[in-house]
Amino acid sequence: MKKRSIVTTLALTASTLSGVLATHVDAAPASCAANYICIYEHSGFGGAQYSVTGAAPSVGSMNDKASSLGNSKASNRARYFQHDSYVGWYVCVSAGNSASSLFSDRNDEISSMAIQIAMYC
Ligand SMILES: [Ca+2]
Repeated sequence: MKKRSIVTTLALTASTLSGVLATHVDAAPASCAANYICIYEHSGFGGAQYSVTGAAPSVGSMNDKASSLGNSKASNRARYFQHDSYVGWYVCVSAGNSASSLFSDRNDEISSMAIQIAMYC
C-alpha cells in the first residue's frame, strides 16, 4: 500500500515537470532586449527571432518553429503555448531566465506566448 502511493506520487511529479519545464534554464540571452519575451528558431538562441513586450496570440512566421526561449521581463514569468491564443500545453520561463533548448516533444510546436503576473513558474 505504501509503495504504491510513493510510485503514484513520483509518476505525477514527473509528468508535471515534463509538461512545464524546459530542458535547460539559463539567464535571458542578450539578444532578447529588456522587457521583452522572445522565441528563437534554433536552440541556443539562433536563427529567426520573434519578440513582444506583452502577449502574442500568434507568432506569425515563427509558428511551430521555436527551439529556444527567452524572458527578459524583470518580474513576470512567460508562458509559451502549443497553439494560437494560449491553448494547449505551455512551457514556463521565469523572469530573467531562458530555455536554451526544449524537450523534443515541445520543439517546433509553440504558437502563442504571454506574460503572467508571478515572477516564478
Ligand atoms: Ca503549435
